Amino acid sequence: MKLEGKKIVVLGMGITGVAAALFLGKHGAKVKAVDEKPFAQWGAAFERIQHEPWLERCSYNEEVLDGADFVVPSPGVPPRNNLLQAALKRKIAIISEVELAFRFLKAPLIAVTGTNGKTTTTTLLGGILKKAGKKTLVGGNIGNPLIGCVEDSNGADFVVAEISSFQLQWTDKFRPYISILLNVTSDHMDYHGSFEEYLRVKKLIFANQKKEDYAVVRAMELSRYGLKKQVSAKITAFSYGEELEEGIFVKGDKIVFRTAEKEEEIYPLDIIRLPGIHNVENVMAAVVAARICGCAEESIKTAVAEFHGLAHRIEFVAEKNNVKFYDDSKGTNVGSVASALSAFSGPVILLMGGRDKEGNFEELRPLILAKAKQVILFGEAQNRIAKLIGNNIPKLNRPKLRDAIEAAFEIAQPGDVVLLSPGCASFDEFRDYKERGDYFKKIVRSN
Ligand code: UMA
Repeated sequence: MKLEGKKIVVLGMGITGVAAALFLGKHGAKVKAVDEKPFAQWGAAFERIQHEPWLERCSYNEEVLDGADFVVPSPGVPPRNNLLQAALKRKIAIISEVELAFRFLKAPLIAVTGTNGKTTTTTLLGGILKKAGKKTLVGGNIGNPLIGCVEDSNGADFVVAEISSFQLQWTDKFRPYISILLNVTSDHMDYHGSFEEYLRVKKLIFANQKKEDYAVVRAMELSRYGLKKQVSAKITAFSYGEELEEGIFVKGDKIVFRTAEKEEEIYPLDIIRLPGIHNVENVMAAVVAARICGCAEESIKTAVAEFHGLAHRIEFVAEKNNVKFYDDSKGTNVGSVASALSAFSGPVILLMGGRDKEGNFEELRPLILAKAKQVILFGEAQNRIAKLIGNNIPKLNRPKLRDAIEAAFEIAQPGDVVLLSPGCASFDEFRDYKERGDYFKKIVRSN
């Protein structure tokens, strides 16, 4: 792909837009930078590139598209965005940042997607590869744009990237050496418009793979979405609950890897330090990918055993008067609340709410009835959630997260678990899920 002399519109000046603009500018393109926000709010990262000769700061209107060769939208810009729609009408190509990065990467790409577990699996896999002595870069939705990995990929053994559905939108040649699909449940309806569209975009992770590539897919998704017929890569399935004819699964207290030729018991389950069935599946997916990459069995085992998980993902915060507090602020959709609830056997006081992503909270009803002794709802989404989870569930409504935490302290009895797993975005009250989780931890620890 030739960039020199090209006129490229970069839409959105967050961390992706700035990284993409820098890359394009360095490769001789003329970049038109545009963002819905007023200039004054474009932020510190933009300020560092604003005087570059290849950059033009543009107003947010359709004229920015005049003469453009293509548009690179930031992941957060939804497909219905008016500039993207105008670009489509004018037949100007739209290329996502990960597509752009893919076209220049110099090392095999391992792409991890799924509704939940992406960051955990990406981090663990990156850790295993490094432990096994492979020169590995880690990037993508995890927080550092993939485009920023391109330069260093020369000489790397692998690039591991967390890839969101937002980033898969507007891909067309994106072809990972290994694609991992962890799970697909309802999320981001406000962005994609429907579950069907969300699923279609998620499946783009396999679209350009060929038979020499690999796909690592949860067995349930493989059958439920008919992926066997649609994926050209060599597929390895993983499952916690199902004994597979071929693939990786749990048998008794062991993780078992079965191929057409043999069955191996690879590790005892108890080397996994992370809570919940979903995390066993995340580990299995990472293990399969690490084996494909030729990692020594001992390195894989050690890296798995040493991995204690990430902040804000069912993270143990404190024990107060025999009540355990967990921060699952990263649980921003219904599927992740279900995974978090399933990880506990004892009575749970569940704190849920925030900004609604049109999640289907009805689905949580049976699990809440089985596990939660009290649900405390807070933030913008509280009334809708209350309606959807329905009656016979003890519910309290509180305006903000702080009020919800205080209510939890009042109600909790020794032996209870207090779990913040909001099932919603944080933006009604916080900058992001990290700020929300840190706030929860601060209040809990200081109480
Ligand atoms: N903007 C517009 N118009 C729009 C939408 C946004 O102009 O319609 C502008 C905003 O004013 C802002 C900029 O675009 O200035 C923000 O772009 P962005 O929302 O794409 O955010 P980035 O800072 O580039 O961060 C993105 C990802 N954000 C989103 O997908 C929303 C980050 O994932 C990711 O870490 C980063 O790229 C690096 O790859 C965050 C996320 O929430 C953590 N991801 C979702 C998730 O995990 O569920 C998918």
